[in-house]
Amino acid sequence: MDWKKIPNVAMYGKSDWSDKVRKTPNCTVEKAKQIAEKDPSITFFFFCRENMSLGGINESFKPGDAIFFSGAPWYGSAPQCDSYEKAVVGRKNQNKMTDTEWQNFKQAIKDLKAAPESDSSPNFQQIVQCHIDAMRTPAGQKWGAHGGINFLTWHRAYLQHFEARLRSFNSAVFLPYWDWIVDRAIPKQLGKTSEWGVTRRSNPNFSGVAKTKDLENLLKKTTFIEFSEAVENAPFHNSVHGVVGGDMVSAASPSDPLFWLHHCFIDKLFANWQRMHGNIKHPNMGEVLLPPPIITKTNGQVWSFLNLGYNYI
Ligand SMILES: [Cu+2]
Repeated sequence: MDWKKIPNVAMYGKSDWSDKVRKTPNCTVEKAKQIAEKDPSITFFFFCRENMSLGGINESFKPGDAIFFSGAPWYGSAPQCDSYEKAVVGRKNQNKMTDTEWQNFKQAIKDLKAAPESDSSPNFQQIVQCHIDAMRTPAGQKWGAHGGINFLTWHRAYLQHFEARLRSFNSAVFLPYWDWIVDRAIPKQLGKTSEWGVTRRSNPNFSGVAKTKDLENLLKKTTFIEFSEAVENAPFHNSVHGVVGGDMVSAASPSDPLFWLHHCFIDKLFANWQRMHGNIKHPNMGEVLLPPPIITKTNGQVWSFLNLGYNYI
């Protein structure tokens, strides 16, 4: 199992600790990982290297204490501790993927494309059609997937469905993300448009796409609505669709594999923001996202990426 280490943080003392599963003294990081891997309810733990007392919670912690939680973290800085998050599926930066990982990913997309149409296990074209419906039909526009408060949660559910379908062909597959703030070119391994039957602009110009400074400002947004609006529009989500061009600026954008890597990075930014603003919830946590069978969960059920069984490693 993959783990993501977040150095020098602990669960925020003044947050809701009702998700605490247990505390194990005299532990090691390795032992703590084993405990967490045996208990599916555990999504993360923090491990104390030094004595620590936290404001808000009336408890002190000793070196070797491992404190386990379910649900989503809300971190505060804690130089005495490190946090470790479980990842059943570890989503990686595309620029760190091995040749085999690329081959597996591309082959799984091809397998999904070749799969027959099915109402219970939609194939690639049916999954693309779901996005077209979300943008183009009056019923679909009510799902709030674009220009609305369900942009992040709807696409999180959409990506997870796609990833699960790819993993049904090869369980080693994960969704990669394309960090276009750092890598300002189309990933080479997906560069051949004829391989995917899609169109793109011939000379993409990334000058209008967000830079590190824009990202810093984005992560400082203090309300969900502000964050969601900012990340959906220029110079983030919308700009990258525009820069790639061709099918990526159409409602059928998911037909280009780049869509999934692009949205995976948007979801990673959402995940990063959530770690820093853990007390914030979606304005409508109970709303059921649509349409089944591709999108079935509520906003609340997709709020924690750790509960969904993946992490960015
Ligand atoms: Cu979309």
